[in-house]
Amino acid sequence: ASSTCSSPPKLTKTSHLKVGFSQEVNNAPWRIAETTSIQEEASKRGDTVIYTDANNSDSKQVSDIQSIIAQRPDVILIAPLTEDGEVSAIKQARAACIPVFLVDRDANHAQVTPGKDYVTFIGSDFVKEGQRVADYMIQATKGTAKIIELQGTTGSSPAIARGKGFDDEVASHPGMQIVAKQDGNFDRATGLAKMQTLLQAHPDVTAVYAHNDEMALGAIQALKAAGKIPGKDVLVGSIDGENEALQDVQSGTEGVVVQCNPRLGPIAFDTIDAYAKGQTPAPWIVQQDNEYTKANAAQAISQGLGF
Ligand code: GYE
Repeated sequence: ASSTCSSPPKLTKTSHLKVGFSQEVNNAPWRIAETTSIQEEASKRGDTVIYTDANNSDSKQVSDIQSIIAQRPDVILIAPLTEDGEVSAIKQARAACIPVFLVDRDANHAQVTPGKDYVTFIGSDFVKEGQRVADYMIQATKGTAKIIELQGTTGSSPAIARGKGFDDEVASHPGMQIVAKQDGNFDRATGLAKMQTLLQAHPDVTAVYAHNDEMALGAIQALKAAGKIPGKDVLVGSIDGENEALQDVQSGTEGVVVQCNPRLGPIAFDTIDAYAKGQTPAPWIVQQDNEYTKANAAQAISQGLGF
């Protein structure tokens, strides 16, 4: 099909937008905080949202985006489950002359290009998040640890980049040994189950790096059930900043939580605004993140920074 619009398609409407939002899943505090932030920001601005929840399925997310396209919104926000899974739908939106903004997770740049197939990616620096957990662990263990890494959903941009950031950072410290890596699907129950099995093969583990708080909370349960004291026998570090994890940092059960801020609504709609006014957003709008340790966890909780 020949499209008559530019790449990425232009947005000329500046108010009362009809915004599609394709969420990959809405099953845990991080994702619920993101969805709420986007919906609240839209209603504050008088925009309406067509919302879909793909329930952790690439094929459902593709058909969700297709049904959003059929309803002819002014723009589409997509939080893609994996880097490759939604590429075809992103291209279909472009062909239908609807500008796409990726939020929270990016897509595979070998297949789609920001500034062309979609306007921009709005989200955190996942490589840096992984590096920050590694730096904390290197310092806290004086460079010696047997580490279990619980990875996020295979093929998702945060799992890929949080793995790379951490692994590359510990690679220059020979005493920092990653003894096992497993996909825990960013999910507490899966993190718990994987950790239980891994503990049998690696009872001498001294550190757990989980790509998100939910999996860390599952791992902490497994460690306790195995008679280990997290924070004493085993150092735990993760990414997100949900209240339950911040409480564990405050009590010393977790050593570090690097924030990944889910409140993307304001920055996403500001970016849409700028685009509607004719500006060209940077290919990546980087969300800035905090880092929580025992020194500031209580303060972060009382300031409402958790979720
Ligand atoms: O860390 C995790 C969620 O895509 C950045 O996905 C997000 C991640 C977040 O399920 O908790």
